[in-house]
Amino acid sequence: MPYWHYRNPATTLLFTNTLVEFVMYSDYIRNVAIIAHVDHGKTTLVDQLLYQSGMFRHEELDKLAGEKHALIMDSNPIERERGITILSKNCSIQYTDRRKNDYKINIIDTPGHADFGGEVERVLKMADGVLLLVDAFEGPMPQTRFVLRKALNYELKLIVVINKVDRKNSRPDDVVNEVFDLLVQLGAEDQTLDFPLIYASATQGWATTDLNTKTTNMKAIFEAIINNIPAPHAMRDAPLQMLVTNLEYSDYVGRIAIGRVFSGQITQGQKVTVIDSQGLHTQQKVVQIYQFQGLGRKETATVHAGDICAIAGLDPVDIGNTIASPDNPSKINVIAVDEPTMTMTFRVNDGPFAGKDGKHVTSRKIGERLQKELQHNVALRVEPGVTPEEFNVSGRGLMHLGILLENMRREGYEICVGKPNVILRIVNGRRHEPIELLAVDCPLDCQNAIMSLLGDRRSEITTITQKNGADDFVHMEFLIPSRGLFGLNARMLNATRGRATMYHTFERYELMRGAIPQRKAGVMIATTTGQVTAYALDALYDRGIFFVEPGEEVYDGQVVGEHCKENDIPVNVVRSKQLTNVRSAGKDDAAKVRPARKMSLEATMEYIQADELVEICPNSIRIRKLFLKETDRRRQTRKAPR
Ligand SMILES: Nc1nc2c(ncn2[C@@H]2O[C@H](COP(=O)(O)OP(=O)(O)OP(=O)(O)O)[C@@H](O)[C@H]2O)c(=O)[nH]1
Ligand SMILES: [Mg+2]
Repeated sequence: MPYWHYRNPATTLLFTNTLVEFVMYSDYIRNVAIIAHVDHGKTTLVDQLLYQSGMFRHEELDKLAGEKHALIMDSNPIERERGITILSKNCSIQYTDRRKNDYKINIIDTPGHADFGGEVERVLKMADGVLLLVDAFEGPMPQTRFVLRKALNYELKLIVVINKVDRKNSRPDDVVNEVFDLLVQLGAEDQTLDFPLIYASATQGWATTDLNTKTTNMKAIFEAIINNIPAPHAMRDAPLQMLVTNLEYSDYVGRIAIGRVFSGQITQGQKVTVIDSQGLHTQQKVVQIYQFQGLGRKETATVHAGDICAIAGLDPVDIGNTIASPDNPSKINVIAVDEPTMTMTFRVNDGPFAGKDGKHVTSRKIGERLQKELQHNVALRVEPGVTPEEFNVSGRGLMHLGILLENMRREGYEICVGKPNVILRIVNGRRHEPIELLAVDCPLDCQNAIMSLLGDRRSEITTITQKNGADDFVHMEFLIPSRGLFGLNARMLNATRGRATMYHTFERYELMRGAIPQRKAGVMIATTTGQVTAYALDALYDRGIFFVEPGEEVYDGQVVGEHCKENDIPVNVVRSKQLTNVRSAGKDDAAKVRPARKMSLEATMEYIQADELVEICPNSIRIRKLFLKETDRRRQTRKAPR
C-alpha cells in the first residue's frame, strides 16, 4: 500500500472494504504529460513543480540541477550541454489539496524539438491528460501543432498553460486566441475548445487562472491537474494488462520495462505473459516492481491499474509489448509512431587514421550498438547497407541522427556517414516527398532576403503576421520540401547576421517538387598527409575558408576548407617554408593565423555532398571525399551519368 494512502482520511475509513479501497487508489492518481514547442518552458515548469511539492529540501534539488539551463529533469550529459530535452522522462509528485486529500501526480516531461517527436508519441499513451505549454510571446509554433494533434488523436484531456507571462513583450490574450484557432483548425470538439486556462511564469515559480491576480506559487497548476484531468480509468477485476512504453538497462537486474498498468494488478513474483509486437507470447516472471516517487523509484510489492511503474526481470521485452495475465492474455493496441523521413548511411571508418582515436571500429560493433539503440529509440530504423560494412539508418531529422552519432562518438566509436537523404514514397506510381511546416521569425529588414532564400527552395508561403509588441519583427510560415532544409539554417543566419530563428516540423507527404539548389561552393582537398602548417594556410588564404588549424593532422583526400569558387581544388596544407641560411631582408617571416571555420556535427552532416563523408571519431570530426585518391575521383566522375 503506498504511503500517501495511509495519510488520506477518506481512504482509511474504507480500509476493510477492498473494493472501495481500490477505487480510491486510482482516484487519487493523475497521469499527465507536458507538451509544447521547443523552449517554451516544459522542463522549467516540471522542475518548479518538484521544488514546490514539498517532497524535497531545496538544497537537495539545487545539487541536481546542472549546466546550460540548470534544470534537474534534463539529466543526461548532452541535454545539459545543449540546454534541450532529448528523452521523455517520468517523475512523480505528491500533492495535498485543500481538503487534505493526497494525490500522486505522475508527470511526463517531453522534448519539444521536432526531431524527437517520436519520444512524445511513445509516452502519450501513459497519460490521461496533457498540459499544453505555449510561450506568451511566441504563441503556437510548428511543434505545438504537431504535439497537440497527437494529444487530440489520443483523446487526452487538455489544459492550456500560457507560460513566460513575465516576458516584457508577452501578449497572453492574443496567444490564447491563437491556441483556440489552432484547435479549431485541428478539428477539436467543443468540449476541448472550452479548455481550462492557466497563465504561468515557470522561471519565477507562479501560476494563476486570472492574470489580474498574481500569485506566489504553482497551486493553480496542481489544482487544474487534480480537477480537470480524469483519474485513470482502472478496471480492478479485469485481467492484468500493462503497456511497456520505455526500457532501461541496469547491470544488476538487466532489462527494466517501464509503462502503465491499464487493468488488473501486477505483483512481485507473479507469472506473466509478455506479448510482443508480432503477437508472440512468452511466459515470464516478474522479479521486482518499482513505483515512481519524486525523482527516484521505490520498490513495492504490487501496483494497481492506473499507475505507472517499472518492472525488472523480464527478458525479452520491448517497447510496445503488453505484459498480460497468463490466464487471459490480451494485447493493448498501440498507435504506430510516425515513420522516419530521413536516411543516412553509417559505415566503417576506412580512412588512413582509422583506429587511431576510437575503441570500437568494426562493423560488428557498430551493428550491435545500432541494434541496442533500436530497443528504445522508437522512431529509428536500421537496415543493412549495400555492403556488410554499411548500415542504412533512418530517423526524423538531422538532430535525431546527430544525437545518436554524438552518443556513439562519446562511447568510443568511429564511424563515417554519408550525405543524408529524405525518404521518398511511391503513391499511385508517383514519387512523393516529405513536406515540412517551417516558421521563421526575423526583423522586417531581413524579410526579403529570407523570401528569396526560400523561394529558390520550392517553398510556398502560408502565413505572414506581425506580433503585437514586436512591430519590427515578422513571423512567416512556409510549406517546404524537407530537401530544401539542408544547409538552410547556415545560409539564413548568414543572410540575417544571426537575427532570424527558424523551426520546422514534418507535416505530410506531397507530390515531388522540382530541383533544389545544392551547395554552391566547391571544397579544398588536401593532397598530402601530415601536419597542417601556418605557412601553407597563409599562402592559400585567398582561396577560401579553412576548416583546419595549424598543427592538426590531415590526410590525402580530406576536405580541409571551402573554395571561394564552384569547383573543388587540391591544396597542399602541410607544406613548410624551405629553410635557407640567408635571411630575407625586410620580409615578415611570421605567417598570419586566421580563424578556421569549426562546424558542429550536424552542420557537417548538412554541408557534405553525395561524394563526401563525415568521419566521426571520439576526438575529431573531419570531412573527406568518399574516394580519397584523386585518380579514383576522376574515374568516378567520368562514369557518372551526365
Ligand atoms: N522569461 C521566462 N523564461 C522562461 C520561463 N520558463 C522557461 N523559461 C526559459 O526558457 C528556456 C527554455 O526552457 P526549458 O524549460 O528548457 O524549455 P523546454 O520546453 O523544456 O525545452 P525543450 O525540452 O528543449 O523543448 C530556458 O532558458 C528557461 O529559463 C518563464 O516562465 N519565463
Ligand atoms: Mg525540456
